[in-house]
Amino acid sequence: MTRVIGYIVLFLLHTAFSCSPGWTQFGNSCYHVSTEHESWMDGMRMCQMHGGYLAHVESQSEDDFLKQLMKQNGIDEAWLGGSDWTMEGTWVWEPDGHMFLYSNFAQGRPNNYQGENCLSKEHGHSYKWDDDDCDSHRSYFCEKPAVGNVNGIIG
Ligand SMILES: [Ca+2]
Ligand SMILES: [Ca+2]
Ligand SMILES: [Ca+2]
Repeated sequence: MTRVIGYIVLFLLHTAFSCSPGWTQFGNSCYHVSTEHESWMDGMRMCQMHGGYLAHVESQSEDDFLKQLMKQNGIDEAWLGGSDWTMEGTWVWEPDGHMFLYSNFAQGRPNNYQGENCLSKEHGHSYKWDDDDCDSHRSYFCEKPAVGNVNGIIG
């Protein structure tokens, strides 16, 4: 009996959280890195259309995970969900507006060059962060909660 319960618990742990095809799980979130290039705003819209947002990077381990996704997919630059559009120099995760608890800007960045307000993760900066022109087109990271796979549990 204990053994059966053990199997059920393992089964639930395995299936309770999952990601849609094309999304990769890390922690409690699912991530998708686009191969097509969009402006920051269009990237955000596309993520929201899929029930997510441009990725919020809240820890070194999450940052490292995204770096691996970029390497695996040959992505050199990708938008993250950070912006200092609302108040110059104050970086928040959009659209919620939460202040950065973790940050990984490259040396000398952000530099607000010609008024840059959008957050990018870049191979050219050893996968650290830079502020960039929100209208430039590049890949982008979507993040959304890993959801309970009810169908998987029942059937
Ligand atoms: Ca996150
Ligand atoms: Ca700025
Ligand atoms: Ca910059």
